[in-house]
Amino acid sequence: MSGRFAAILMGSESDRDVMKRAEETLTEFGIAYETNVLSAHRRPEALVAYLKEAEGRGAVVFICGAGMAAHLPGVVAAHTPKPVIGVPIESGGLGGLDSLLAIVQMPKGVPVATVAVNGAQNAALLAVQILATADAELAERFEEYKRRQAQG
Ligand code: RP5
Repeated sequence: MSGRFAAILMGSESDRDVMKRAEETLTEFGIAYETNVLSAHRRPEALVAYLKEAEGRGAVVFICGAGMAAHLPGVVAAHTPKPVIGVPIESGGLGGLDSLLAIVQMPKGVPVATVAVNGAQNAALLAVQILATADAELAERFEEYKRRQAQG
């Protein structure tokens, strides 16, 4: 993929069902995206190499889903100047609270925008809003989406 696009990452294949909701939402808005499974602890070198390469091809925003210790979004934010949106995934026995805290509690200086546990749809909507800051036609589509919601 090249040109302006959203990059979806997840730590494990087991995250895919949740992260599919991000793909569906980006598709709904006609946003170009690509999805990769790249664990921050199982394949750290491959992850960093991918980030540089994806930035070079036009990745504008990274949406990162991870469960348990959930360091993927923070590691991504450490390696890219692009905005990073973290999706805490319910995995293991703590109902997603572990990953929510791991992602939202980034130390100052390296932010990760964090959505609700399993909130991949909202992560994609944030990505749409980010992309819409430089795309008037997309901004209009997002406003139309908001108007539809207001109608119930
Ligand atoms: C995290 O650990 C992944 O993001 C996943 O949510 C969780 C469990 O991974 P698997 O053991 O299912 O591969 O790294």
